Amino acid sequence: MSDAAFDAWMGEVQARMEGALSRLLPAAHVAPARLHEAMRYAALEGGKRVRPLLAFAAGEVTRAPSEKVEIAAAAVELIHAYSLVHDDLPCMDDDVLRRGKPTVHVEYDEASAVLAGDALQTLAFQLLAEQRLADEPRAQLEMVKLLAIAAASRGMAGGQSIDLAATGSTLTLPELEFMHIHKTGALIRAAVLIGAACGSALGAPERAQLDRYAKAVGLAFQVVDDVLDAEASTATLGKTAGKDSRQGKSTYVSVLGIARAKALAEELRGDAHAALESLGERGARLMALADFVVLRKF
Ligand code: GRG
Repeated sequence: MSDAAFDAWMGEVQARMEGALSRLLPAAHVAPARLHEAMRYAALEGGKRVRPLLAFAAGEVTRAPSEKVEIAAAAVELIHAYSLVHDDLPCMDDDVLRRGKPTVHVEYDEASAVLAGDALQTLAFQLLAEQRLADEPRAQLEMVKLLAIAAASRGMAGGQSIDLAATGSTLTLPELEFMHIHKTGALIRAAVLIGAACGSALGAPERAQLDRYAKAVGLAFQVVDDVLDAEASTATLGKTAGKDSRQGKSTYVSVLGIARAKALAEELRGDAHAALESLGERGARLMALADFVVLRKF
C-alpha cells in the first residue's frame, strides 16, 4: 500500500470518527451541561485515533460493515479518552497538558474530570449494547466482555495500578512488559479484536494470528511512546515530554537504552507483519498500521 493511499485512508477514518464521536456523545447544551462539555472536551478534537484505526483495519479482515465498526471503534476510543482524563489527574500522573490543550481537570475541575471519565467509560458500554454490531448476539456479548476485561483490573486499570506502585523503583524488562501488556496493550488488543468481531466469524487459527498481531502492536506502541517521551518535544507530542525520567519511572528507554528500545520496536513490527502473513491482502491495512505505530514521530 502506498504512503499516500494509507495517509488518505487514515485521514478519512479520523474525520469519520470525529463526526461519529460528536454525534454519539451527549450534546453540550443538554443538562448536566458542564459534565457533557467536559466529556466532549476530553474526547473530541484531538488524538491520533490509533485504536479506531486498528478497529477499522481489523474490520477489513472480516469484511465488517463500516457503520458497525464505527460504533465499536467509538466505544474503544471513549475508554481511551476516559483513561487519559483520569491518568492526568493530580492523584495519578498529575499533568496539565494533553493533546496540545489544558487537561480536563485544569480546564474544568477535578470533580468534573473524575465524573467525565466515569461517564465516558459507561457510555462506551452503552454503545456496545444498544445496536446490533455483530452477526450473532453471542459475538456481540463477546465484544462487551472483551472491552470490559481490557479496561478492568486484569487490563488497563490493573496496568495503571502497577505503574503507580512502581514509580521510583527500577523494573526488570519482564516486569515492564507485564505492566505495559496491561496498561496500554490490553485496549489496543481489544480494538483489533472488537473491530474484527463486527464482521464474519474468523476461524481459530486466523483469530490467533490477529491476536498475535494485536499483542505485538500494543507493545510496540508503548516502546515507541517511551522513545518519543525521551526524544521528542512537548510541542510535537502535545503532552509534557521527558516526564517519565523526571518522575523516576522505568521505561523501555531507561531499562534498555534508546538504541535497544528502537531495535525492540523494530522486532515487534516484524512480529506484527509475520502474524498477518496468512491473511494476505485482507491484512494489508493492519500491516501499514503497524508501520505507522512504530515509525510515527508524535
Ligand atoms: C486511569 C484506568 C486508568 C488508566 C490509564 C492508558 C493509561 C492508563 C494512561 C495513559 C498514560 C500514557 C501516556 C500511557 C502511554 C501510552 C498511551 C496510552 C499514550 C497515549 O495514547 P495515544 O498516543 O494518545 O494514542 P492520543 O492523544 O493520540 O489519543
